[in-house]
Amino acid sequence: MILEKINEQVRYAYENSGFYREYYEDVDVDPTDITSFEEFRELPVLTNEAIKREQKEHPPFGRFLCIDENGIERIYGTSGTTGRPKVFGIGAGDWDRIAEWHAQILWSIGLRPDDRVIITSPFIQYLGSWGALQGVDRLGCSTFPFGAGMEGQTEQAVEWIADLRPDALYGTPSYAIYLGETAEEKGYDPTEDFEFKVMFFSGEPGASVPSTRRRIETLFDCTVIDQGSMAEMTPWMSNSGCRHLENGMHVWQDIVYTELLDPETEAFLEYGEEGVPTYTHLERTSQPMIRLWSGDISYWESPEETDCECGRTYPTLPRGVYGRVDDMLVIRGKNVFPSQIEDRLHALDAFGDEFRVVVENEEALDTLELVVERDEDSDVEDDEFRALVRRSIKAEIGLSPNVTVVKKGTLERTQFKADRVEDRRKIPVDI
Ligand code: 8LQ
Repeated sequence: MILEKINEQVRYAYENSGFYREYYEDVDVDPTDITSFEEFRELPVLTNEAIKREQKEHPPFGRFLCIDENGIERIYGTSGTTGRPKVFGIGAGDWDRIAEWHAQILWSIGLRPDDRVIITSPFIQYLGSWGALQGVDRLGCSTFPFGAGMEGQTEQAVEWIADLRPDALYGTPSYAIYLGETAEEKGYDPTEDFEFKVMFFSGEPGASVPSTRRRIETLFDCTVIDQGSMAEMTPWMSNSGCRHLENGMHVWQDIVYTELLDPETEAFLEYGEEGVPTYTHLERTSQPMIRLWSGDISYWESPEETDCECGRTYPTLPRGVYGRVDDMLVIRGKNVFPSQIEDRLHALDAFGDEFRVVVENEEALDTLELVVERDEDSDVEDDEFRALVRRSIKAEIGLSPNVTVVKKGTLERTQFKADRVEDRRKIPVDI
């Protein structure tokens, strides 16, 4: 069934898009008749650079829009601050299908029409918020599109939540921790004064970083669900956690076909390997993405291996998406993902919930500096905490960091996606 959908989607894109016709000029297969997964894998991956180039040459949407501009119902774009943003034109039919799929997936994580749901991510050019809203609305829940990002808004969120007692929350994992801390500072107990049963997240690692996930679960006494692929790939909930999974996300292969590819060779990887999730829409008529290289890193497992109680026969990313290839720090020959450091820190009781990573190069030798918050209510003193952090990080990544301990609340919190790494070795490039 998936192969049939792939065949239809590729043929549709090829026949309706000048971009794909050009992009597939030299391929050895017939894009109007893909008869096997092997043939499909002959198609070149689609890169971020190719999309940007196409949209620059054929503004604003690029020649992969595939529908008449009058048929566009929603326009979104990337919210990055450098370079030309990518533009996503979504047709009415697609926007409707996104609602259907998101509603179905949200049902699968336990949401029901009589639930009240608060959305606490910014209503900006970020498809996370709008995609979640679309699904929650279609499911028929009472939706509270609260947003985030304004000064003082988190303090207000605490009061609203204590009053309205929503059953579910959507946002980023970093924001949830910030919200919980703010509630505690204001004298609330989020396990008693709030009544969340489930929180669903996307946008960054966290919900599948085991100790971060536990921190959120205990802070709010609720179930945590990880979700999300990329804005381009909306319905981005096609990667979704499940109430029966301890961690990670199922890959709903009949909505968005996902492959894991070798970061160097782009070769297809079997289950049990680590690679770059590469996504293909299966039901998009506007701006379909075919073999879109995410630049993220994940590990996948067969349905048999996961054997999830939910009964779904999809592959699973049991550790979620744990970082971007670009985020991986290579320090003295060791590969380090910031999410590994996050996992170790959240496992320490005295951790104050925020940290920063600074990598520098001193006399040709890389140094790893960590600035870590300590919760002053804990029994552990600064020196002891510093030693604990050093030992724990060394055990994880094989390198001893220099650790500066600061008190909880010192480092800035985010209401969106966290940015905790400063690599001073790199020369910044504006792409
Ligand atoms: N990214 C997104 N979801 C992630 C997750 N669950 N775990 C780890 N990293 C994740 C609209 C959705 O929230 C998806 C989204 O955030 O879209 P964006 O803004 O285009 O950002 C996409 C990137 O966010 C991905 O490539 C991941 O690096 C990260």
